[in-house]
Amino acid sequence: MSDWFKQAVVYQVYPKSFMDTNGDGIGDLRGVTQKLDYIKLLGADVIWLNPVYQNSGVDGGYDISDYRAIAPEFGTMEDFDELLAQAHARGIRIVMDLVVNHTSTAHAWFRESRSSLHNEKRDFYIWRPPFKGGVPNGMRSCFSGSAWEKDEVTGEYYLHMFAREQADLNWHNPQVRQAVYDMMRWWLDKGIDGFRMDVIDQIAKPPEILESDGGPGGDGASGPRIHEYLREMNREVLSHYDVMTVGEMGSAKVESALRYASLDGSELSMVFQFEHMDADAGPHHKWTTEPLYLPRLKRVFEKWQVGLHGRAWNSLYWCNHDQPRIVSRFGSDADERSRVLSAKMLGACLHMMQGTPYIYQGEELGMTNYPFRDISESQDVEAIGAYRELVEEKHEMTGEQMMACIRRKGRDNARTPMQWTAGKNAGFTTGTPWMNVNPNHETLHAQAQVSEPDSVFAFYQALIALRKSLSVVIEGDFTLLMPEDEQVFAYTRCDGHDTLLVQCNFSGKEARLDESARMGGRILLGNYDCEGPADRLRPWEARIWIR
Ligand code: TEU
Ligand code: CA
Repeated sequence: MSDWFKQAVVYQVYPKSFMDTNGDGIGDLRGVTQKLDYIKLLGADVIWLNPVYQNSGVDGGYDISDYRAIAPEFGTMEDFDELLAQAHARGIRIVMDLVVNHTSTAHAWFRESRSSLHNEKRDFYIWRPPFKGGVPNGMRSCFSGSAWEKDEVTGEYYLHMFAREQADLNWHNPQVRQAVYDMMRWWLDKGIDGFRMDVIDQIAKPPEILESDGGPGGDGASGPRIHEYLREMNREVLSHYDVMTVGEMGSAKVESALRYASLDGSELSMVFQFEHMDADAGPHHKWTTEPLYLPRLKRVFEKWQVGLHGRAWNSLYWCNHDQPRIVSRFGSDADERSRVLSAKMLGACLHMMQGTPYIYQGEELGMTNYPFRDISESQDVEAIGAYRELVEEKHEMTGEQMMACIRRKGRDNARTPMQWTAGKNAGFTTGTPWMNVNPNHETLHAQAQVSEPDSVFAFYQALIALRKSLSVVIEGDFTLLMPEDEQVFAYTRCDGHDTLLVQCNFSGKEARLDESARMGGRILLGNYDCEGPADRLRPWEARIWIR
């Protein structure tokens, strides 16, 4: 297995919100092709494309009804082939989303499966009889409510860890695994360069989820057979292609990631773990407006950076289609100066760590959260379900409190259209956009930034160029400095030849640097245009030193 994934910088495209070329208000594949030169200009060399397959429109494409067809709103298979060819012509690889924990209930497999107890596809999904006339057990869906849905045709329940239109596949059935492998080979034979695997740690259900015994169900942890399945997938499919793979794994810990993402290449190239994204979680999990406590975040990164070094591989991300905008979350969008400074600081902090960085569309511009006022403005099945449960059913929050949480943490924040220009609909569409454009597009857009040397875009370009030119960024070890400090995130990277020191101020106030977090040498990159005092960082300042 080659390890080009270690040098790669990934740009994530959420096609629905990227670029619309036919005026229907929905971004499409031709729009991605049209913007390849923009991605090239940034310096990224891999695109992760969110799902573009035929789907039932419930969960942003994660409810697939045909794995081998392109959803009409995104275009045609010819459009896809053209995108792949044009990307490859520019030296850009394309990684597809692989969503095989579940299918849409509109998928042909599920329609057959539900039709009778004896259908040959019955065992493709997870069906259980009622327990005392009700749900088989207390398992909860990630999108609120029970994970079990009764199907009137046979009177049994099927499992859905997400929306009720997303039925979980039964990976314990070898026929399911072979059907998935066939589909993967079909895409790989087309020439795609890998997969981002949706909730892949959830495919191997632990026994407690599967019992119709009225028990509590599972706690979200992975079942014991997960490594067996990933190794089988690797042996039968992945090892025959030159690909990169990243497993989205909400339950991964350093210990399990050492196997999932081992450098021996027996399972996946890397995992997306969630721990650093939970650093600002509260009693209602993500639904909180609590500010970040920086030492908590630093401890998580330290654990992963040190724990995987030399043995497995990290992915590095602040943003994706499931997360709010990082500048609004861990930086500041209160005024333009703070927005630009903190967006750059966050980029520097992440991109100098060990692992493969992922940039989510618009992050390279410092795009911000959207000012949602009312739940009726939300399109996201997760936010709508959580509002219903926490506000309307359980009365654990007022509507106002929940809207504050949604403004801070909701997934729709990432899904507003990409801001290309100051013009109508930010240049995203000539029609009516499927989701509101952020009103700040009049000043915050790509056109203004690509030619502006002090822009967030230019800073991301410089970060990518640094990574490509310095092997210490790829291979060096990691040491956290000033771990308990509530403003400063500082660390070194060292490969025995070069030492990098990264100093970041996660606050809008001046911060003191301990002796331990200073170093001679020269500054490679910073977000202020003149050098400041060595023993302090200015508001949101970031400096990268080399010696
Ligand atoms: O996300 C998995 C997942 O764990 C999310 O539910 C996550 O916890 C949540 O979005 C954080 O707020 C993947 C996809 O990335 C997501 O878009 C899908 O909705 C989900 O799987 C189901 O396919
Ligand atoms: Ca379109």
